[in-house]
Amino acid sequence: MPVHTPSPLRRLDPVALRDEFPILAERIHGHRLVYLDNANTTQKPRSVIEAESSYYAHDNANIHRSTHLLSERATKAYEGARARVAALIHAPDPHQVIFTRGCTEGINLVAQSWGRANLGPGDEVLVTWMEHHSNIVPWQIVCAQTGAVLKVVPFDDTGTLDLDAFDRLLGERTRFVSLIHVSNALGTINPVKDLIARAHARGVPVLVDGAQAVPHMPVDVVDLDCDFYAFSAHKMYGPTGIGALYGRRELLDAMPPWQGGGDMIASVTFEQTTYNVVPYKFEAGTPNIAGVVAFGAAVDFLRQFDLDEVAAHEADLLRYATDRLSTVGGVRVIGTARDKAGLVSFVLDGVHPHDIGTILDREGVAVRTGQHCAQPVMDRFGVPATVRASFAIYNTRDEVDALVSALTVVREVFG
Ligand code: C6P
Repeated sequence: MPVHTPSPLRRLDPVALRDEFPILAERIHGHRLVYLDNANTTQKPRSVIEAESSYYAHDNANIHRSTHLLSERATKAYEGARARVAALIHAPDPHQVIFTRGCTEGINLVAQSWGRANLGPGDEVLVTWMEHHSNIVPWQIVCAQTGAVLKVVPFDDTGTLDLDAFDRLLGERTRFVSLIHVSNALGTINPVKDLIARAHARGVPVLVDGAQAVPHMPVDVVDLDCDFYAFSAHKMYGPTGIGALYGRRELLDAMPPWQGGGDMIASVTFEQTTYNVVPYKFEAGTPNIAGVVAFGAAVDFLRQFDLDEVAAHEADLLRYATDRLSTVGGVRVIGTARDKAGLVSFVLDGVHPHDIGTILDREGVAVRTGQHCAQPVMDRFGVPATVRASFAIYNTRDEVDALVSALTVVREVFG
């Protein structure tokens, strides 16, 4: 299905853009909203909100199943969104994009389908110390099921991955590598293309967790040469509960289904069932059709912009925030790698991050405090939790100033 490429690209004007996000006009405890929790979930532009409600108002029907016009329209919208998502990440064929409930489900799909079929006792799966829990636990589960063993690549005090340790740990028994592209807890951008090449030199396939990369920088799965790439719509201006998994064709074709039900079969008898082709083999049951349609609208929103310009804007906010935070007494930034995406994690001497989060909220500033579903990262730095400010396309330096002045209120309260 041909996909419309927005051209010429729209110039990025974060201030003007804010009007397209109705929620950014909300007042929080009497203050204007300063939303800096974008790594958790981004806010949604009107075009995405309207795509979802317009689908229900005009096109709603089940897909792939009926011959009536509404079903045709719903199917076209659903498959059109697949083509849009494929175009965003430069997947060669939309059929290599599987819709999932999100990044987490994409990783579980690979662990349960590829992992159960290919791992055995003593085989090794390599992950890094900076993975989100959703790229640790699915592998622990499949290791327990198959007798495989999880190996972990450490990082240094700045949050930079130890590449020598990666080479050492990539051994004779390594069967799979699963890597985070951008750390949600540290902001580190990992050199995934290089790591994929190192794994492929040993014939080992690689999954990349791209949840924090796709919304913030250009991603090209062919250039990366990854075998799987998982991400979520809600972190890229789309709805919650929907995401995508890209997979290499030969691997997807050879993998068994992981869930059974409607639409994933070619034929069913009590004696023998045969399966549908990829991607339908992995999309059992009626999917989140409206969510997929709105996901397509989110991709259209993002593709209006030059993603290098988006990355540069967020890098500017990161530099500015890092600089401004250094003026607040007692702040320690956790994660100081050279290559970082637009988020900053920090602790403040003598104040628990949750108390900081509560006071910031009273000032209208929304950040995330906690372990960020990356407990091993917190343990590595010996902190119970951090405060995390994470940036998106619509954030401004002015909002960083609001964060810093709210932190001075924290300092006043705690001394
Ligand atoms: N990180 C954060 O605040 P889901 O929940 O499936 O949409 O995404 C999971 C996930 C996987 N990988 C990375 C790198 C992530 O950052 C996340 C989600 C959120 O950092 C919520 S814990």
